[in-house]
Amino acid sequence: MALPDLAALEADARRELAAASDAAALDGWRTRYLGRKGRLTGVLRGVRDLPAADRPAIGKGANALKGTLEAAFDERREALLRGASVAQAAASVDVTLPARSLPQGQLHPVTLTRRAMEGVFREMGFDIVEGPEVEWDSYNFDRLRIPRDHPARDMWDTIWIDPEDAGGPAEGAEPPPRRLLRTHTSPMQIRYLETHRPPIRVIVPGACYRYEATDATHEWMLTQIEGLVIDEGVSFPNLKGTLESFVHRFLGPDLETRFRCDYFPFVEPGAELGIRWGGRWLEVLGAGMVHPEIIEAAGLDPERYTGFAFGMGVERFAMLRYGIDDIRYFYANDLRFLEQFRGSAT
Ligand code: YSA
Repeated sequence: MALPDLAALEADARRELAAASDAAALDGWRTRYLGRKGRLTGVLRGVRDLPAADRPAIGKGANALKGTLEAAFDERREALLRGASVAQAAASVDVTLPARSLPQGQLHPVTLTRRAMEGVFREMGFDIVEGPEVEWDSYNFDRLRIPRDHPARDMWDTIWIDPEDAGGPAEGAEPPPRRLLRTHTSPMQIRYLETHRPPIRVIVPGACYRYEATDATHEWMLTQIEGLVIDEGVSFPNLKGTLESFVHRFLGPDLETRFRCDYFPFVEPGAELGIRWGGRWLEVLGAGMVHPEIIEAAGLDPERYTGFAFGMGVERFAMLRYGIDDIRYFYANDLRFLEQFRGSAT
C-alpha cells in the first residue's frame, strides 16, 4: 500500500484555499480537506491500516498538517471578511445625500451694532480708521492734557503693560514711557492729527480696557467709537446737531436725549449725552470742543481751526438697540443669549 503524500496534499490544499474568494468556496474547501469525508481526514483515518513502522511518522505529520490547514483556513476567512467590509462600506456611501451641516458661527451683537453705527456715520460723511489697542501713556494721557500725577488720570482705571519704574526717574529726568491697554479711543485723535490736515471728519471704532468692577452698565472691556471733526468754523451747535442726528438716525426719532456738562481735560467745554432708558438715563457718550492747546500742538492755528470730538460706548448703544438691561450678558459667552441674534441685520 502506497503511503499518503502529505506534501502533495498540502500543496493542493494551499493552492485551492488561495483561490477561494467567497464563503461558499471556503465552505467547499473545508469539506474537501477537513470534512468528515475530506482528504486529510481520510489520511488520518487510514493511519491505523499502515505498516506499523510508518504509522508514527505519517500520523504525526498528518496531525500537524491538520493544525496548519485549520490555521490557514481561519486566516483566509478573516482576510475575506475584512475585504468584504471595506467593499461594503464603500458601496454604502451615498454621494447624493445632502451634506451634514456643521454648527455655524455668527456675528456678535456688539459687532452687529458697531457695524450699523459705522454705516450711519459713513452716510454722514465720516471716514473710518482704527488704532492700536496697546498704547503709550503719552498718547493715552499726556498729550490729551492728562500729565502724570494729574488727578484726572484717576478717571480711567488703567491696565498697565509695563510696570512703573520702581526706583522712579533720576532727579530731573523724564520718566520712561510705559505701555498700557488703551482706556479710551481718544489717543487716536492725537495720532490722526500727526498725519492728517483739516478738513477732518473721522471715526475710530475699537476695543478699550479698564481695570474696573463690572455692573449692569460697566464692563472691563468695552468698545468705543471715537469721533473727530476739525475744520474752519466748527462750533458747539455742530457738535450737538451731529450727535443728535446720529442718535435719532440710529435708534429712532422718538428717543429722548439729554446733554449735560462734563469734564474731560482734552475738551473745552465738555459734555455728556444721556438717553432715556426705562425710568432713568443711560450715559452713552462723552464729547466736547477740542481743546485749543491740542489743536496748536498738532501744528494748526487754533484761531483758524476749531473742532469737536466724542467717544461713544458701543455696548450701551447695543443695550438700547436690543432692549438689554445688563451689559454683562454680552461677554458671558452664553450661547442661549448670543444665538438670539442669529440672522440679525447689521
Ligand atoms: C470725551 C471727549 C472727547 O472730546 C472725546 C471723547 C470723550 C470720551 C472719553 N474719551 C471717555 O472715554 N469718556 S468716558 O469714560 O465717559 O467713556 C465714554 C463712553 O464709553 C461712556 O459714555 C460709556 O458709554 C462708555 N463706557 C465707559 N466706560 C464703560 C463704558 N461702557 C461700558 N463699560 C464701561 N466700563
